[in-house]
Amino acid sequence: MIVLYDFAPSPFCIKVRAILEHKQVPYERRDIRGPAWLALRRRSPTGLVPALDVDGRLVTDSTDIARLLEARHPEPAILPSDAEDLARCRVLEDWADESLYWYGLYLRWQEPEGCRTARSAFPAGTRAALTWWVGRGARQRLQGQGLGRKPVETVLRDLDVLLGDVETLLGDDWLLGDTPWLCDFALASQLFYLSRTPRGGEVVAALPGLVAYLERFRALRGR
Ligand SMILES: N[C@@H](CCC(=O)N[C@@H](CS)C(=O)NCC(=O)O)C(=O)O
Repeated sequence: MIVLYDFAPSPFCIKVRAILEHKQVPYERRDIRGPAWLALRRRSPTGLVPALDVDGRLVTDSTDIARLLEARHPEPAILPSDAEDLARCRVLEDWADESLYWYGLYLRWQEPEGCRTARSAFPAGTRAALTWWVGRGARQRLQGQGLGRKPVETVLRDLDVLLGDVETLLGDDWLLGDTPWLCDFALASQLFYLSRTPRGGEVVAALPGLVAYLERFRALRGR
């Protein structure tokens, strides 16, 4: 039995759900906006989502979860067998998870229009308190990381250049050719996350190659 501790809008949870669905692995979702949060905090060393309970063993971090799923359910593969492609896949996955993520976090929790729409992720009864608490935590992390100290115009300018570069790298394909690898699951999930903010949505919509890539990714999940 596989149980996913999940927070629907999280890009890392989107990534793990997409991998589970691509590999057609049955799983149960536990939404952490309910009592599952306390259960997770009791069991998890990090308290972060996604967390996957596999036969009673809890695995955290989307990269470790992806590797575990690849070992248990090798088909379709999400890690290339060629050593150079595997190295490229790791570097690109890490860039999406650890760098691109901050742009989405900024546009959701620091940019005022993003903050207003982020509220809808929480249930009505606890909306005000959770929006305040999660938003404060996100802005503190953004300050520590550094992106949160930059004005929104600079962040949007840099994001536009970066995503233009990603569009150039993609062409009409996946990041490393004709197969979607783990780096694509990481990149597409971060792109979904940031494109669901008002300002991030504008940046992505202006890049037709990225819009087409996200459509290809959606189609992959729908198969
Ligand atoms: N590197 C981790 C990042 C996970 C992460 O940052 N999760 C966020 C949601 S997007 C979280 O659980 N935040 C709750 C908290 O900070 O307490 C992964 O790949 O899974």
